[in-house]
Amino acid sequence: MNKTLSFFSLFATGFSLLLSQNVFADEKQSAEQLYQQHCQSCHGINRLGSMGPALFPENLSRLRKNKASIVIGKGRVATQMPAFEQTLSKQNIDQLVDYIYTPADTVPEWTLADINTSHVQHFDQSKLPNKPQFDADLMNLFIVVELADHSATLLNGDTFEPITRFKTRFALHGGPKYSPDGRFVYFASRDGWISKYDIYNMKTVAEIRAGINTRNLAVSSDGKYAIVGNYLPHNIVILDTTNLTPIKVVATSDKDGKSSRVSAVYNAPPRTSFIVALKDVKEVWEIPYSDEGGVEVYKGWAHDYRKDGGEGKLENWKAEEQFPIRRITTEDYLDDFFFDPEYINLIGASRDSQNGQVINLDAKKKVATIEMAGMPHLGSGITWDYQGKQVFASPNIKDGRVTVIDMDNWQVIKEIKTEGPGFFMRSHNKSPYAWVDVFFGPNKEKVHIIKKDTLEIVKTLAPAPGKTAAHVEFTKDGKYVLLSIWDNDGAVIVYDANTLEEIKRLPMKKPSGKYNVYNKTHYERGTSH
Ligand code: DHE
Repeated sequence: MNKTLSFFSLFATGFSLLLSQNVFADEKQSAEQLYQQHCQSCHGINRLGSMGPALFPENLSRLRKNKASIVIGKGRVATQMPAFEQTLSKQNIDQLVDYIYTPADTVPEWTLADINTSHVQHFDQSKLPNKPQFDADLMNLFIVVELADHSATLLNGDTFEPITRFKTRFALHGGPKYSPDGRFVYFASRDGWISKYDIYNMKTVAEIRAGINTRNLAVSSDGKYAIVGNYLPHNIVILDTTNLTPIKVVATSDKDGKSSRVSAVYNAPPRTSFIVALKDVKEVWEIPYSDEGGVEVYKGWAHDYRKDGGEGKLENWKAEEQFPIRRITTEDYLDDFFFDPEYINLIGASRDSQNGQVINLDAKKKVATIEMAGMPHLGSGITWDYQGKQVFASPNIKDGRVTVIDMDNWQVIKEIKTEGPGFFMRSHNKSPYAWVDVFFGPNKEKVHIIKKDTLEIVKTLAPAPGKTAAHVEFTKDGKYVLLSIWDNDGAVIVYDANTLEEIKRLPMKKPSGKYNVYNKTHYERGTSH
């Protein structure tokens, strides 16, 4: 009897061992091997970051170890991070957690010299024609980023015919940014490459690697400068847009010296300044760039910039140093951002908080708290006029809702129920509708259309069953809408923005964002900035 039992228990143990070896075949691998097998393709060789962020203790300061195991096991919402709990054992996950929280033997650096060395001048701009080499309304062009094969399409926004298709760097992220005249477009890749593309000549003219792991870039309203925000190293890099040579590199740390990743950088046109959102410290920076005879600082904030404490006459004072930094202290960490159209208020939220904060950039303080459940995606928010006032609407990456907020008193006036969490939201001043996707979950194929004057969903489209439909952009005049079918075998679908009828389907390879030259360069209220 005992023998039988022990035979069965041995058999059972052996079977479960066998099972666990099948499921978690790499139980005995070293952490380094596990990293190479499962993490390197996204997080880069030597943990330096690529498509995913770099993985060093310095970069993980806001993520506790137990949270890191959950992220590895369950994946991370709204990112490309998959769940590994079916592939890796608990022990393997713990090994990986220990590994990424172990400092690197050598701290990865990307110095000004490295940046300069990476510079590539593909074409001499002065030798290229100053006239477009194709016929189209230059303000109604689109750039469509296609993630599947790291390409982009230049699209005619009147005929909806592609003008050209070209290779980009690996894994672009965030919106490309146009020069104010719309001739040049600047791209940022997750692994730090900034590319300048001459639309007139359909050529990538210059490139530089500004960081190891980059968030995004912004271009000044005069078109002279581009600012790049990095996760690794912790810094911002300001480039001369003429040929992308670096002018200034600033390490990002708070007033006490604590170093931080950069969440994102923005151009604030009415302020002629860049806004830098920091991730690991409770600070936002403002950097003026208008530099006619010394740097003009906005609204007499000389005392915020002066190193001598602000004594003496401040009127007409101009900073001697180019790109001086004005620090704005915040009450909480901010991971996601939106600006009102006047760029006076920054609306920010920490990923862990249920509330949004409204920070007045002039007064340098929080002026309101917005109660927002779930995880609003403020960065995709848009504004429009509703019943005589301006409202702000944000999709939510955790819950099926769009939150509509009265911008006079920052109260939520409506939660519009959707069929799942969404990522992107868009409209156009001339359109009666706002479009929001259902990016996550079983209804990812759906897109809701909200009537802006009733705040009701009036139509739900599912143009490609089973495939994610996401991210729309309007034409210059707001008459047509372009929607992405976010699939390797995907498409951009053109709709009549008023009748909501499909007009055309253009095959594309995982088209992500689409960016209309006019809407972007005119900071159209319904689009991202
Ligand atoms: Fe994005 C814009 C941050 C994941 C596609 N995303 C942005 C911007 C920020 C941001 C700060 C604004 C930059 C700009 O345009 O200058 N994105 C983040 C994240 O923190 C997050 C959640 C995690 C991460 O991995 O960084 C994230 N984003 C994604 C994705 O997984 C998406 C869907 C696929 C991808 O490309 O990686 C994605 N993000 C986009 C797109 C934009 C964007 C298409 C530009 C939207 C626009 O219309 O301007």
